[in-house]
Amino acid sequence: ASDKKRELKDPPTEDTFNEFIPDSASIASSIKFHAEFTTPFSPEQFELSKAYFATAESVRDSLIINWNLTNDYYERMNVKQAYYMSMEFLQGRALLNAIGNLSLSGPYAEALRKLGHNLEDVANQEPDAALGNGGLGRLASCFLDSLATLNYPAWGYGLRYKYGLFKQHITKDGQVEVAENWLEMGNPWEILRNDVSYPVKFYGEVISGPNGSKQWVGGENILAVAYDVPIPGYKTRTTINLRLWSTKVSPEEFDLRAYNSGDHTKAYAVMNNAEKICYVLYPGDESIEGKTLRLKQQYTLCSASLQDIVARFEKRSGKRVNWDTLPDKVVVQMNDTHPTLCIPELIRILMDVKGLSWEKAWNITKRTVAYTNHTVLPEALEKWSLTLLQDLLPRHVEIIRRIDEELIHEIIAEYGTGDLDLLEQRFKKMRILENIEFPNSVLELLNIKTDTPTVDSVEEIDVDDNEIKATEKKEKEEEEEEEEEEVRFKVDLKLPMMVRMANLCVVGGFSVNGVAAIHSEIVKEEVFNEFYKLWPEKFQNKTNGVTPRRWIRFCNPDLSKIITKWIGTEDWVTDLEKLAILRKFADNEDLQLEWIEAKRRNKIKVASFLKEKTGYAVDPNAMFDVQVKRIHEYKRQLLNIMGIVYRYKKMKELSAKERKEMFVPRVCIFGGKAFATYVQAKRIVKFITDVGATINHDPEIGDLLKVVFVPDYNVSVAEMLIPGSELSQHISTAGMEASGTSNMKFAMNGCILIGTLDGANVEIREEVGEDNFFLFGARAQEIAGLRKKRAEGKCVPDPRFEEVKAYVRSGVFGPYNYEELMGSLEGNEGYGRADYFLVGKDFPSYLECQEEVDKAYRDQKRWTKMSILNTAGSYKFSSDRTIHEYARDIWRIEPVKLA
Ligand code: NBG
Repeated sequence: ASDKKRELKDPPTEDTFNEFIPDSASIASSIKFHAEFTTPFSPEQFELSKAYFATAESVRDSLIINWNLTNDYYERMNVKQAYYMSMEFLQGRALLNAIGNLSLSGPYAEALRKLGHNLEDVANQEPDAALGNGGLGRLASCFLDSLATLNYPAWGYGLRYKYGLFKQHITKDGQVEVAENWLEMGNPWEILRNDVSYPVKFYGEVISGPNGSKQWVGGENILAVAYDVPIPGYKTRTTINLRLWSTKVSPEEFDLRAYNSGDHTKAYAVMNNAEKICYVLYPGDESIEGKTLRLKQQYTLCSASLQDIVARFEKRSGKRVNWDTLPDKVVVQMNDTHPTLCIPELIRILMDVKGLSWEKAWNITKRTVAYTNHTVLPEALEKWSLTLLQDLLPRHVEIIRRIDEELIHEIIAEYGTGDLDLLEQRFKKMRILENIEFPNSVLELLNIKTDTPTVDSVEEIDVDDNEIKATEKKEKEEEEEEEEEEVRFKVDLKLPMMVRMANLCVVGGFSVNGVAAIHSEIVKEEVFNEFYKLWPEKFQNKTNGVTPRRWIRFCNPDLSKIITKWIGTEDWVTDLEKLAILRKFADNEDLQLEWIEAKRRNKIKVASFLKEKTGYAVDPNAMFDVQVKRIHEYKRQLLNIMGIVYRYKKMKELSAKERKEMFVPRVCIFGGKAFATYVQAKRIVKFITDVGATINHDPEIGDLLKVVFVPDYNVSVAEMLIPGSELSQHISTAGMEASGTSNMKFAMNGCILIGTLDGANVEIREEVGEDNFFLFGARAQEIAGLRKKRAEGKCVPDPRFEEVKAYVRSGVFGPYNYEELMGSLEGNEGYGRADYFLVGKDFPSYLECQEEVDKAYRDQKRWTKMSILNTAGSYKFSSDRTIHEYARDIWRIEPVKLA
């Protein structure tokens, strides 16, 4: 006991990490203990699911010790902490990752063997924690891994959704969504903190108190309760925290009287109303109810987290709290605009709860909050209806209005009132409020500036009649002008009143960053250009990265061993630049043989997975060509499948012998989910599976071409698929993919990319070398011009593209009506039509590039060299590098080394 006390008090030293390493015997007894006393399973058996749970709980014990040490240390050192605020964390599975980070894989495997199980089977029991949609959520999880590994004091804040991202079933009708009940069997990785909960309010009204103070009263009150998920770093004791909020009814709101009088429905409605906030990740928001729910989720995240952060700051400050120092201890990173409400919420807490003035609260907030933009797609830049916000969060709307008003004044102060047209254009782009009348202070100011000379000044001059007439005329003209100006600053009341969250983020954040070099340029030069001109110092780039622990070391042990052997150390796992050493061995025959062998074993795993999930048998000797990501028109799965259809058609036109000579055998693998209400994306899924069904059953084609759609693509599937891929497709319309992160994972695992100059592809190509990247397609700066040309009907369609569309329409792939898909690639009107994503435009260069791919693959030596050079050149894309940059340039936090 006295030992325990010492551990908790003293800052851990270098060797404390090793002190705790248990052996397989003690691990086995710990697993047995948990199997007997703590797992929620019946006692008779020790089957896989129970073995998983008991194993996880025994790992959790170690994590809790480290969590406590870490956070106790932060508390005592009162370090500056970064808070990563995100509506999504796509954690995937935790068991192998935790064991690997603790350097306990060997002992755990042995302990389980003694208990009659195999570690891999046990680990496969774990459901994916899919609290995210795609890249944005997975990035958040990679960041947590790097933060812990690099010993940065940081936490993540998110929501504990009861149902994660839906499970995808593929039926003969295409995608079907099924609820993902990941918590059904319990979640051994979370720790419920019943003592950490905060009230969260919705609706109600704002009343004025003494000295201009405001109080938000009444309304609906719920409780947000904390669940902590320990995040272990790799080979360090640092274990940071992911705090997820769940919601429940606050005790005072539960209507016991209604309940006792028999109106159970009414009593339950209140309960349900509170709990449903955290039911699902991204509730469909076509309906007003859906929108309200999503907004409630966002506000719950912001409000609970900020109350928690502020409480921690106060506690650590001791007796005298100096609010001006909040930005020295706290930095909040908003992962896209979803947590924008952090801005008005922090102001609200500082003013209404802590009694600070507007000036102070606004100033502190502006120094505390930073914003990352993850998309430039106009439909994805969040806007909320002012009426909805006003209803749900009346106090925040007051605050937002004030920020908007101050922004307008700042713009006027910067640019003057000389050119009103220009000023108005600026307001149109920069204001936070859209289609909402200008505040009186602004109208007055503009009137004063454009006012006629005062009577006094006219009188001073000795004037004759003519001059008076001239003055009157001038006055009249000026009055007319003024009227025009009034029209100028009027808003169209017919348009919906909206709040632009991204603008609020740019105004309220001290830093704005994009996620890849090209994307950050677009952010500065296009999307937020006006802001960039006003505050150039706010804008920066932070190219994304992925954690090499999960994405090579643990998911690709065979390749990892080879890398370690040839580099001569395992340090590359935390110092990825070492991968560059591989470059000098790229031609080495021994390395090449080992490299090919590792890839082959990984491909065999993929093949058996495909067989199990889809029934299709594929040849592991064929090239594995993969496109896995969310299904979206801009990501252009349609370009890929149209290319495959072309290939198929050409094969059919040849004799068996010619076919074999012309084409490299390929297995084309697709995976990804379509948002449940995104009809066009679902059609694409259906189309791909139909093409697969035809080609895969065509006896003339055999193993020359297979098209497989992997159902329910998720983090765990990616961990298996990526190591077994050879070609991977990142083929978005240039300028539309902010970064992409799977491209980095593929490159790291020795997979060669075919792609456009978009997002991080640009930088990957720079790093791995032009010769080791298959490039095609129009450049970002050409896109606008090309779209215009297309819409004007001035594009000459490529005959091969026409041929493919006609082939699809002829019904080769079954009776389904593909008209909506083919039609979207034609015509000349409207978004989502007229080939907005330029599939037809890039088709010829895509086909030609695919021929190059075949040519390269035929030369296995060349291909393997390219593969090695992709791994070697991928070191820049470690999230460790990204996190160091955030820490240095945005957060200004220092590592706190525990071990
Ligand atoms: C996504 C982008 C990706 C990018 C990830 C992570 C959103 C809004 N954006 O290109 O589409 O890699 O964010 O930055 O999900």
